[in-house]
Amino acid sequence: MNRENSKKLFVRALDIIPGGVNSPVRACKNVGNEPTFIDHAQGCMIFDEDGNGYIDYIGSWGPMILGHSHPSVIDAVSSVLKRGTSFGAPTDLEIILAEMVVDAVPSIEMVRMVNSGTEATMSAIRLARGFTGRDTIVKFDGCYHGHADALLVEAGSGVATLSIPGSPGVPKSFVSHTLSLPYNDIDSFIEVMEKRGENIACVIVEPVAGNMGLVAPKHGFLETLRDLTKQNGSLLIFDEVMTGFRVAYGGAQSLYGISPDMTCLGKIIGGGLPVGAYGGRREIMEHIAPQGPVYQAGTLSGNPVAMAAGIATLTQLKAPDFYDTLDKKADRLLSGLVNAAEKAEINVTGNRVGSMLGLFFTDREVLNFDNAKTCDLEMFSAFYNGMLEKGNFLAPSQFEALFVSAAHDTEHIDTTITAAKEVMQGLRK
Ligand code: HOZ
Repeated sequence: MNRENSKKLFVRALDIIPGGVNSPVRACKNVGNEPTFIDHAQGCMIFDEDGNGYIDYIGSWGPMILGHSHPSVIDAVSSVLKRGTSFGAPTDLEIILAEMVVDAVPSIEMVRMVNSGTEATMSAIRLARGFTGRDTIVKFDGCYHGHADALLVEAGSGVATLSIPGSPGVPKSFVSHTLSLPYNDIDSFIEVMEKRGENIACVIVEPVAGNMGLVAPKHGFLETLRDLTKQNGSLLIFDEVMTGFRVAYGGAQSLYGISPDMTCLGKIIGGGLPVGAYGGRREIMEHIAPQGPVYQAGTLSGNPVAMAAGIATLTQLKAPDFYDTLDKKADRLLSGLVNAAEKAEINVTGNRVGSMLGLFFTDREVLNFDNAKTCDLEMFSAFYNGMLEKGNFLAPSQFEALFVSAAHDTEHIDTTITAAKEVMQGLRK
């Protein structure tokens, strides 16, 4: 496959952008490759600067649940552009999107729009601290909640991909109030809450973890988080930046029947434009300025173009059987990939929740970050590079999830499975 133009662009980028990219994982460094520079994307296909087309399972890391350039999103964005691009003053579009979010997620009674998932989690934590008057927060190893200082402890995503334990630039004192516990480990959570529960402002968790590959919560885990936070007056925050409107219209909380105090959203609610949001119980949200004393602000918050893309996307997701159809496609893909590995006698573990998948190159069950770290990363890299060469755009890290969109049809998925069979046979030891 000719990738000359991508290579040339990367050389130019390296000179003026750190690492040549604006977000680390896409540099593809850990898989011994270089970034693919994109020209355009349509449906489930993404096309690079050399004219190569790939079946896309990154989907901009989650937002493109309808596929790329969906006509209703493009129309909505085009028509709002004629009104202007940013006003720094409210519009009706912010209310419409907020109403849609509140309608979809019953635990959210009020919601504040921001510009990214990082901003959503960072602001939710500040609010939890302001509301409870406590400092300590609990997170889980391998979960990634964006790059705010207090959350860069045992984090997943790029931090895991590049094996960075914490981060230079984050003073020790900034993370001294952060406890990170093993995901899905109910006993260690009980122990911490028994000892320190009354000092804990909040527990933040990805209800389905999508930043150490894809890891589902085991039965009783989320329930225990809910029960013990309630008993101790701590707030439970679900980071549904990835899972919101993805694993179900009402997010992971609707799948598992747990009602958190606060929820962070992003990705899909922006329809591919930069949006985040945090929302929750009214009495908590009323503590945000200007209604309350906890400060948070943003010039581009509630940006009309982003709001329009979000509204158009959420509207499409209400179609009957949308999620059933999507989940069946994802199931077909995961079964095909696992089957391809088995035929080649390669150990893999496949995890799936809705249209999010993880294919781990390990013989272990993957329930937490330690399990995910048992993966054969060399094998993963060889698989990634083989699949790219055959026209499949997968996340370039063992510690990221894959996403199926409504634009993938059976034919695309079967093409990917055929490629996986060939690549896996080549990996056979
Ligand atoms: N860390 C994000 C995925 N979980 C985004 C990676 C990127 O955009 O490069």
